[in-house]
Amino acid sequence: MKPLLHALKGNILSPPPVWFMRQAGRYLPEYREVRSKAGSFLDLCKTPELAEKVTLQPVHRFGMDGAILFSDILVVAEALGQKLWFEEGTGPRLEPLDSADDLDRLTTRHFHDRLQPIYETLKRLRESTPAKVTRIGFAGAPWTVASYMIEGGSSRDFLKSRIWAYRESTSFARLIELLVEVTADYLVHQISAGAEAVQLFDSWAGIWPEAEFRRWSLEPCRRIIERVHEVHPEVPIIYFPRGAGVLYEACAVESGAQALSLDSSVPLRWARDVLQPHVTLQGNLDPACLVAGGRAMETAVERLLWILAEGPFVFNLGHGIDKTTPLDNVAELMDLIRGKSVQAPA
Ligand code: 1CP
Repeated sequence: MKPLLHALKGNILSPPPVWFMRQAGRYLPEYREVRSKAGSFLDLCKTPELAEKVTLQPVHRFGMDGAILFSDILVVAEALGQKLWFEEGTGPRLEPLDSADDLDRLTTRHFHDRLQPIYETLKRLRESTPAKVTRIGFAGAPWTVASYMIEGGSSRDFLKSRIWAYRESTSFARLIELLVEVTADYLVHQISAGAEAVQLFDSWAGIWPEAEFRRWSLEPCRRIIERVHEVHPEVPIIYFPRGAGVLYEACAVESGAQALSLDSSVPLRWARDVLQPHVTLQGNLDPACLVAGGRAMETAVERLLWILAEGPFVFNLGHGIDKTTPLDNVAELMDLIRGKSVQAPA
């Protein structure tokens, strides 16, 4: 079996398989070249031959065990009829949802038609992915996608979304419910098109108090995982409730996911003792440590392998790779994971 799939199914591999969140992107010169020819970022996501190409660029250069579909979590909002564009430097922009009335403008009528190019990319990848490399599909979790839909883009504090959730929980629940349905369906289609594992990104899960975390992050993700498994019970699902803190334990026990992706703040011994008996762990090297490289990176990698690699583990970062990451550091990190004998840190 492919190493990454094997680890996601609960097996211990030495060395552990490795991939990086946002491993395709602007730190790669070959990505910048394709990106400049493609026009907009969205054009790149929706041109299957180019999306296929950039998906495989990091794998060809560094030999990761996973190839994550090149797309974005926000294509789901666009497929529901919300206007989406990407501004150079500022990131994603959407026409914001302001009230319950705005929800009526969202429609599932053209959902899969609009996502057809994404499915096409996965079909092409079936032919071109190296034999030992696992194809990873993904979607944003309902809360994280809803926050962009309501704020109209990135936000520091998601105040508008949070106030909506408290003040008008019925209409907020309607939006989350819609996203549960379409996201489950979207992942099912990705798997049918060729994804062998999928990751649910709840990048902003960490801003909620416990009750709201359970209601708006964990429970919607649990339902998506349940629905995907009804159709594809054998496909491992990786859940990334970034910033969940001690609530990672509830995610490990209750979500139904086979693997949890850890952000960089999660204490490793705690994760090993409390989470790893339930799920494969993935993560959690600080992306800044990969930019810095050198001794600091070596020490962090040794510690991570020492503590987590005796259980089911997938090497990854605690969040996406930074665009200033030096290529040599990525190559060195691959060597550290694959090549070096692991010593107890001093
Ligand atoms: O100009 C460019 O090249 C655009 C930069 C870029 C890229 C390369 C964006 C805009 N999205 C992506 C690709 C992307 N996004 C992938 C591709 C596969 C890979 O990992 O290589 C994935 C999995 C995502 C997922 C994504 N998009 C998330 C969840 C993961 C995370 O980083 O927390 C989020 C929150 C987004 C929204 C988004 N899209 C783009 C940006 C810059 C952002 C983040 C904005 C913010 O911080 O609020």
